[in-house]
Amino acid sequence: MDKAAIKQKLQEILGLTVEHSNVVVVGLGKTGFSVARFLFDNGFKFAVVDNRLKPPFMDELLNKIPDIPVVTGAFEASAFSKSTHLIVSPGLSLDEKVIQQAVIRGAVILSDIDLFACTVNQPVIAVTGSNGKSTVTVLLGEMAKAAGKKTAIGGNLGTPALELVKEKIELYVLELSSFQLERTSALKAVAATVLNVTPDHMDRHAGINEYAELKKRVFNGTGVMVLNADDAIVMSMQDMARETVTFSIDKEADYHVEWFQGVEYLLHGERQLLPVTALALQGRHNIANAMAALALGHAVKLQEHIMCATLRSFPGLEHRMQRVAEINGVIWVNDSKATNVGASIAALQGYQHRVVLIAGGDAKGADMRGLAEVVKNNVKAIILMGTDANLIDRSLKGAVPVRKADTIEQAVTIAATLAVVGESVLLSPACASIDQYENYQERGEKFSAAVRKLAA
Ligand code: UMA
Ligand code: ADP
Repeated sequence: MDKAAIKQKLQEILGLTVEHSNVVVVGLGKTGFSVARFLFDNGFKFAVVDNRLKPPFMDELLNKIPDIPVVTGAFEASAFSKSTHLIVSPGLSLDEKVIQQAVIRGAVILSDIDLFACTVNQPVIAVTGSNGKSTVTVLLGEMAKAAGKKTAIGGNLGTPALELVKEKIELYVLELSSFQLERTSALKAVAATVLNVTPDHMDRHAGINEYAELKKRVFNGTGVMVLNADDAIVMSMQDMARETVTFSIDKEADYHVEWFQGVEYLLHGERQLLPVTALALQGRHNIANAMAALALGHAVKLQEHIMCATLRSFPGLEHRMQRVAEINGVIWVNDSKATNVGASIAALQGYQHRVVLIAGGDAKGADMRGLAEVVKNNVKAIILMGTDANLIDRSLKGAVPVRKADTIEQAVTIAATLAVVGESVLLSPACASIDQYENYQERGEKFSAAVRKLAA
């Protein structure tokens, strides 16, 4: 889109104009920097605030726009007092006092995704849910590329949406978090999905109902709704007036699984697409992810046989149920990306034998009691670490033997003494990593390194 068309959309859809808007970019991480670049390139005058003393993209910002007003350190109401629009980074809660005061005064809250929506004419597919977003986003991106579409993937996945925008792109696939959706109203995806809703980020949202309402915003507009028929909260989002496609691993749905002569198939309607065992992705939850990707791809007319070929080869992403090694008959699995209870339940349900589980970290305000049943059935012993180790211990009420570890390396050493031939050791923390590690990747890498050291 040319600049004039973008400006017109910004004005019509967001009420944002170079002449009359007083914009404050709140937060200077990846998102804030992408927003600042966009506003600068489109001729806006604006200020940037971040409540850290040295925000991550400070140097890059000053290199790009040397005379930009930037206020860092504890938020001051004065920095917001004349604002008409706040573009707030996802990592910041909208409950911040200064943001609330600005809203009461009439300021409009926007997101980078709103700006993105005013910048592209090409179709956008949006993926949200508590778990599986990254897997489905990358898988669908691979399917679209294999089908010959110039495709860009990003959003919560890692690359801010505004950085994806290029003339030649024919399809955008965005992973969106509840934080991003909370402050987005302009995006109207041609097809969107809520993969599942289980508690996450309860330290930021008032409860599961509010969290689900935010996820539902991914369906703004009139696009195809792809719904998980196995999830009652997701199904409650159904809009009878809209084109809906369902998927299920348990029951009849537009995409579902069925046994024929001893082979379990993945079907679209009556049509057998491929045997479940042909999926390169492992685990029952990944069958659901595969069906969601197929349904979204179908909505933008990707050819089914090409999507199925991708399913046969796409191995999944690092730190999600990733097999690290087999040592003396014990399989070690890195599922560090399991940062909430739902993901760890899905991981444990996939095992036919009992596992030694390494869990814990920052529970983000979650109720850990949901883990108890599957732990009782599928876990031989649990090794707990991190800030919320004691919270998990109390929630399990003695369901299995518990050991405590200070570090992931220590947890690996303890696990090696507990697991025997034919069993697995699974790192699936059900918690965020930020109490002890930079991110889930660092936690997963340290786990894998410790396991490899054990093997050596
Ligand atoms: N922060 C401050 N003060 C500020 C601004 C931010 O302390 O003034 C802190 C936040 O509390 C947070 C951190 O800085 O702890 C990063 O926040 P941010 O909004 O600046 O984050 P970005 O670097 O812009 O990255 C964001 C997403 N991060 C979050 O939502 C926390 C990234 O998702 C996303 O990849 C990126 O935008 C591009 O779209 C990461 C994430 O952890 C992977 N997402 C959560 C998740 O998946 O569970 C939702
Ligand atoms: P997200 O981007 O939503 O965090 P990922 O694809 O990165 O999703 O996977 C995060 C965690 O959730 C991993 O532990 C993974 O094994 C698990 N997971 C993936 N898909 C699902 C699903 N459909 N249901 C439950 N858990 C899942």
